[in-house]
Amino acid sequence: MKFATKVIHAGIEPDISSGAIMTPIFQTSTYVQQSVGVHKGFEYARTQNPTRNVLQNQLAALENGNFGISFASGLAATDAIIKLLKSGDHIISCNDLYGGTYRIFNKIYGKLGIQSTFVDMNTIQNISDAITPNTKLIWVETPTNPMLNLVDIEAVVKIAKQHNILVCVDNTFASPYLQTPLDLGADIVIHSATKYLGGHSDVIHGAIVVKDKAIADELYFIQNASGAVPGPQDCFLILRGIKTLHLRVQRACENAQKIADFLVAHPKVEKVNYPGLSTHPSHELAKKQMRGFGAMVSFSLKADTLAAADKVLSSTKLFSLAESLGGVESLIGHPATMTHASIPLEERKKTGVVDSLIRLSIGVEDADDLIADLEQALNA
Ligand code: P1T
Repeated sequence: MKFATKVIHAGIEPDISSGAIMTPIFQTSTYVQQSVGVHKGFEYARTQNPTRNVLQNQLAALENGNFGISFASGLAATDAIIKLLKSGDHIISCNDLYGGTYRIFNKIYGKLGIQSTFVDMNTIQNISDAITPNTKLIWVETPTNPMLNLVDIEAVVKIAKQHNILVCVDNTFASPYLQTPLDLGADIVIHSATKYLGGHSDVIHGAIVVKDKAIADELYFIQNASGAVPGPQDCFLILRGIKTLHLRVQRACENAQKIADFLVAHPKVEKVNYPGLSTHPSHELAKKQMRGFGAMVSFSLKADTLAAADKVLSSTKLFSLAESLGGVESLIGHPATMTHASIPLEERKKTGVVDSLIRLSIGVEDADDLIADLEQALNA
């Protein structure tokens, strides 16, 4: 089944009790059992929910995996993956990644005895150099948030396999429409489904997809034991969002390319980060690894000050100043003080998250209007 058909049909059947074409929201905490131990496969809604099951099957299909698991948020999903490890284990992660992921690695699991090393994954050798006998997980975010760097998933998998290390790819920025890491050998794919999968900035949600049954069973166990489950209404909203994922991402990618080209030519702009630019250091890798270049763009200003950035950030009319990304509407953000504020200054500067760095999540509006908005804000 091709992707556009999968988003409408994969894992989705009309409700057997009513024929409803849309998956019902099973707003229930428990299920009546016929007699002790005799039931319809549902006992308690932390463990199973029919709305969630449909979404999980759909997620597995989109990522070409066998098992999908939905979570209350992207970070709840991250938390479950780290719980596959134990005290004394070691994680290698890219050093350019969502600030909240950095925070849970360092501030929550660091003190519980799981240490993380953050490396520049543009150079694959840095990963080999960081491997210790205790390394159990390599965490890849690609494209990265907010610098839009790419990590070569196949190259990471090759090293990891030699050392029996799990590879997890945060596929949030690409979405499964543009990139399917399990096809490239990754063991685990994670999403902040809050973003492109939901697509309408109206729900917080997380998703994991794996191929391997043993890993899936462990993650289901962790989820049930720890409890970070999503509500059925949220599952419904993600299911509804996914139906237009391909259309939204396609349009947003077209807009992003036009906006990146506009920014490159603007005299006040220092550097534009977008994998679709031929000057991007991983442009060739993007063509190989992704089916489009995504709809996230970041750029720095020639005047590298917070004040200069603030002027632009507070002058846009169509781009709303807000955290998050991947919705139909365009957003503008300031990583240094917003999404990446939990990363210490020295670490941020190493990866290029300077004071004037501005991040754009490009929506599905008309590109001409978005460009005009950025033009007036840059000239404000
Ligand atoms: O917000 P939540 O659904 O818990 O997802 C966390 C998360 C995980 N991975 C990536 C790559 C992310 O970008 C995020 C959340 N990011 C933002 C809120 C943001 O504005 O970048």
